[in-house]
Amino acid sequence: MSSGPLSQKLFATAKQYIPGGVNSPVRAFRNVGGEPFFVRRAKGSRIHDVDGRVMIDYVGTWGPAILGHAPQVVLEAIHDAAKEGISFGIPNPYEVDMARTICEWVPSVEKVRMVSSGTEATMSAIRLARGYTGRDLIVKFEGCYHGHVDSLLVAAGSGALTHGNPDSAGVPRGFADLTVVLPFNDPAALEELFEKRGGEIAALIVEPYPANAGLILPKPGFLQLLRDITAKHGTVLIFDEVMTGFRLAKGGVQELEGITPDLTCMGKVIGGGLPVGAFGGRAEIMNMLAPDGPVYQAGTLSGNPVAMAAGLAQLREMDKQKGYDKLEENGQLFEEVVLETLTKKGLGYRWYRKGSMFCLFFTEREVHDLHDAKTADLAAFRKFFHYCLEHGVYFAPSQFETGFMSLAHSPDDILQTAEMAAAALASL
Ligand code: HOZ
Repeated sequence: MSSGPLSQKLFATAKQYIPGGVNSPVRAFRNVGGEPFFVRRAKGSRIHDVDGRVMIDYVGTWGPAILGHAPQVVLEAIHDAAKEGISFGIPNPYEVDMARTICEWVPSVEKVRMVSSGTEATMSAIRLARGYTGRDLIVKFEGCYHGHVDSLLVAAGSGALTHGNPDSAGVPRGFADLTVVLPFNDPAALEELFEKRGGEIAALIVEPYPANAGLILPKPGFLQLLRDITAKHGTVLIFDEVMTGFRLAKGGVQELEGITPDLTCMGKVIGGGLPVGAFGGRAEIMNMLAPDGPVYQAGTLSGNPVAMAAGLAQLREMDKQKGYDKLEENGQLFEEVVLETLTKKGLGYRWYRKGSMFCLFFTEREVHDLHDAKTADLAAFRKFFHYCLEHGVYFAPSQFETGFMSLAHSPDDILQTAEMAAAALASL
């Protein structure tokens, strides 16, 4: 679908002043062809573009909008907090509430530091792990994306993968050399590396359900192996739960899988749509942070009162509404209709879902790692994406991203989407 005339005009101007016309490469639509549309308004499960088109949205601002867009409770919390001041740079009571809530909800977190994005969280957690262990090497998995941190932009997912640039230019070789990349779900490769270099590895960072190369689930026992092997070698295990945290359960994947990482990175849902990240974990490690310890980390807007109020309102509303159970019900309904459609159409495409996160891979191969994900038929994905957009449903403009449902998606929305998706698949 081509974007409307107003979007086209805005994009032409944007390109004059913003590299590529976008503030995040994933939004450029380049790999699906065409140009991005510009949004005037988003409410509930719907986004409205500047040309007056309305779409059911399954991107949800890339994860944060778990209650739907612009929920009343969050709007009110923002309003109430902002009336008292927008930023202090001095401690405020909301920060304490937020820290206590995170420590109560996330099983492994004893202490937490607030930051302003997921990238800041992973960057700081890596530095902290290095400071704590006195080691330099870190391990990550192919296709996992941990924000645009220098040493983590190696074999990265999300926009880096979508645009064919998983190893970014501008990352000094010395940084990249300190990052060892392994295939996800491969115990033998992991064991071999730790056997050889275990004593040098400061941290192993992982998205426990990788969600930046589509959605990939760990094989049974893989996350436990990560826990056991890192504990044995004195390596800090970091769960990047920026996408899964507060999204799949109050305590994220670590609660669902019963694994206790040493550090956890958080973001997205926790900010209620405002820019918030956090990292936390064992007090013994967190106490290494300045001003108590020697590992420096800071941020002018960290713990910002308006952002904290928005995030707290969203988390409390999820709790009040038993939101995670409802999202699982919606997810199951969506799954049933998708699987039924695939069977009816005789398509062997692979579907993965956890709670409100999902991905349809346009490949018949089971997807356990990046290599499998890359067997997807990207031309088929493109056609599917544009058909859906033209018919009022917006999925992420990349095969290598995850879809999100929210509490604002009604069963009717889901059935309407499924009907439309069936037609889209039939059109391929
Ligand atoms: N990490 C997000 C995608 N997985 C970033 C997308 C964006 O900011 O456009």
